[in-house]
Amino acid sequence: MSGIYWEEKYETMPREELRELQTSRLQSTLINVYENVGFYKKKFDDAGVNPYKFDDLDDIKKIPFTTKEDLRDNYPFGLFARQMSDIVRIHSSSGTTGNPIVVSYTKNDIALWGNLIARDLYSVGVRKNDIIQNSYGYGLFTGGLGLHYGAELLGATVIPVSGGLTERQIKIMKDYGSTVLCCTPSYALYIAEVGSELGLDFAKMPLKTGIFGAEPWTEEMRKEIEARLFIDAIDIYGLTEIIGPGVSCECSEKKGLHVAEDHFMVEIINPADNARLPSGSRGEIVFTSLTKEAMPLIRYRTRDLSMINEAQCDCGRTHSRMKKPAGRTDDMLIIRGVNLFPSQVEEVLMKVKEIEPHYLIVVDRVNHLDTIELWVEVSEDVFAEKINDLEKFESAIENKLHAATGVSIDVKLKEPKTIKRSEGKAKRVIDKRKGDVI
Ligand code: DLL
Repeated sequence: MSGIYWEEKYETMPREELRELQTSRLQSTLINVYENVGFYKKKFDDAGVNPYKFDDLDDIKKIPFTTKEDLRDNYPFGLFARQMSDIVRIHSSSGTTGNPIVVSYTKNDIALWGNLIARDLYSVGVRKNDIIQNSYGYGLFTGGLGLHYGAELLGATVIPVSGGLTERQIKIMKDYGSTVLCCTPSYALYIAEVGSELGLDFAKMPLKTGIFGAEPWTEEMRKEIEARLFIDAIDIYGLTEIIGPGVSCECSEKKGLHVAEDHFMVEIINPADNARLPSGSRGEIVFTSLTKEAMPLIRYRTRDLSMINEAQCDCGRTHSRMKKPAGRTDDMLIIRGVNLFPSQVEEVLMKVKEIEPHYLIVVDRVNHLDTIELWVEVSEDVFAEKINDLEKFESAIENKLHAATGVSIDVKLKEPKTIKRSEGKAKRVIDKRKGDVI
């Protein structure tokens, strides 16, 4: 560790050298899965890929993608590349339909994961003397334990409070003097709300950094959280299938999330025709594990939409940066034929100052026609002040939304605290067309 880097050699490695490292690491991984996972042996044989002769990174294009369905079809242990005696941890994510996703880690995988998180925390100025309140859920979800091990490796003090019991979170924050908060951005807002109600003045608290991820959140939401908690809000990204949190994370520049490219190779594809897109194009992110032992995935389709920027960052790191993920291909709503992402709605909403950052999108189909309502809270004062004028205020927001998205959204202003708060991943959309209930 030196200066602002946890592992300077890897974080600032010239891209040519990084490519060589990726090539040799990928070859070892291909051999690992070819020899140990029947699913991949068949895939490679069918595609004519010989892992023992793999020496050009671009040849990865010849390997078919791995999908969430592949994981579900091989439930629970079919993609493990190690015997259970070498596996020290299992995590899983539930998803909405079908079998859960099950993933495994060897001792080395756990060490690698901790190191990645320590690298991320270090890169945003977290040090040994920090007190980290880890409010991500502990358990099968990767957030709690993922952050935990990295924070301990760094040598910081971890408070493994997990999610929920918000008043207790506030008391701990105040009494123990937490300097770093780790949780979802929606939970951070809820903590801010409850804290203010309890009379806490965040400006006077030692809290200085938030490590927020596990769900999409806009730049506008970042500003809101930073202003309410008086902190720097950092975006961290990851998914269970690839390792958990720490696949990418912002540095202090906050200009994109550095992908840990010494451990994961990243590609961008067009989700419509699966074609590989050049750096700088928006598309679906695809990751390949380069160093994981227990369950490496090759060309895993994340369904997350983003963009990759390979230019060197002002922080000196050479690892390419992902733009803040805007959502998932499967989050996209189609309303009367127009595509709409919840993040587009959030972007508009957060710019309306009378509005509270709590909203819910309710989609339905009435008489064969899609309908979309946006429920959004206004503050107590605004509600009282505008009570006679609510309709006018609603249509002003409707116009802004229409201009930005091309969709006519029926805005319903709600009284304060009527929309359910989230202690983990926020549910922003109720799609009654799919059987969701409020
Ligand atoms: O959410 C891992 C994680 C824990 C990441 C804590 C960051 C912090 P899963 O439950 O498998 O894993 O969900 C993964 O969540 O494919 C994205 O759609 C979404 N996601 C995760 N981080 C972000 C982020 C964890 N920073 C899925 N921005 C991913 C936007 C995110 N979406």
